[in-house]
Amino acid sequence: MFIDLPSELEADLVGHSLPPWRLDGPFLAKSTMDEYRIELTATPWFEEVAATLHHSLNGENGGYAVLRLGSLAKALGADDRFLRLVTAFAAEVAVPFSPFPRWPLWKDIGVKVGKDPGKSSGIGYNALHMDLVNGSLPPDYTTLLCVRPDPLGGGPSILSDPHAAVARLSENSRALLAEPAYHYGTFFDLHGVGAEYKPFPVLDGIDPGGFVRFTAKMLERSPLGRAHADAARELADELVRGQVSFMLQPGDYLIVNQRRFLHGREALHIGQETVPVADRRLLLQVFLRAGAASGPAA
Ligand SMILES: O=C(O)CCC(=O)C(=O)O
Ligand SMILES: [Fe+2]
Repeated sequence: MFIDLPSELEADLVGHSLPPWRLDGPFLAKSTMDEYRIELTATPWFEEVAATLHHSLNGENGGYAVLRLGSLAKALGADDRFLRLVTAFAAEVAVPFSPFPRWPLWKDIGVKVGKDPGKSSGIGYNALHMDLVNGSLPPDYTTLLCVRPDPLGGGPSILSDPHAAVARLSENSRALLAEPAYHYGTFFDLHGVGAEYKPFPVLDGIDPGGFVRFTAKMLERSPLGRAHADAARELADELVRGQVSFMLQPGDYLIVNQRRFLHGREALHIGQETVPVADRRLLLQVFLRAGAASGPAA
């Protein structure tokens, strides 16, 4: 699931300067998608890397990938030129978009010591979840670019296969999870992710290869009926039993197929308040929508 770029491709990419991107509503414009694809397809080994990426995300047993772009980040500096290249790789998977009208395409995930520690940019354990869980059409992929890891050494990423976890549950728990009895979070002014879905079933049953609509964050934050909460807790425990974890390095680009894997992050190291804001862990996030323009399906 870790994909290194051939050095020939890295060397070639350093010499490329992609034009700034344009948006069409919340989505990366098709003209930019085409422009970036034409430019990158001409580089050596790019199509092989793109095929490996597709296979890791959508092939049998696949579901996530880490594209290691650290050398490129170092060579280019973490500026626009690098971010355009990462956007071009993302666009090879599906259409990048921002559901948040107030944010640019790429959203900062920094570290805020005063925030709910279990939420995005909090300092605590960020429990396994899917992003935009309460939209009727969650992003097909969520992606995280590591600009800076926690300088104190905490915060490994965690990933778990929810279909495998669900398969280990009792039939009774699965039946409870298939009921529209779950809810999480607010839904306000979001674009490209459908309408608010509330309450939702964790398992929708119709589409076995589809989303397991789950966030372990709801166990603490959403009032749920006793039986439904118990089933959700069982699922959360199974997810943790099956999880993998690894530390993102500078320039690592994690792409998660939200139909296949849930993601999260272990707590950052204690003492974040002693780290200057400019040195704290920093990720950039963009979501992807699969569509006609997203290349070959699984
Ligand atoms: O901080 C991380 O590594 C994960 C953040 C995350 O999953 C989110 O903000 O949705
Ligand atoms: Fe997330």
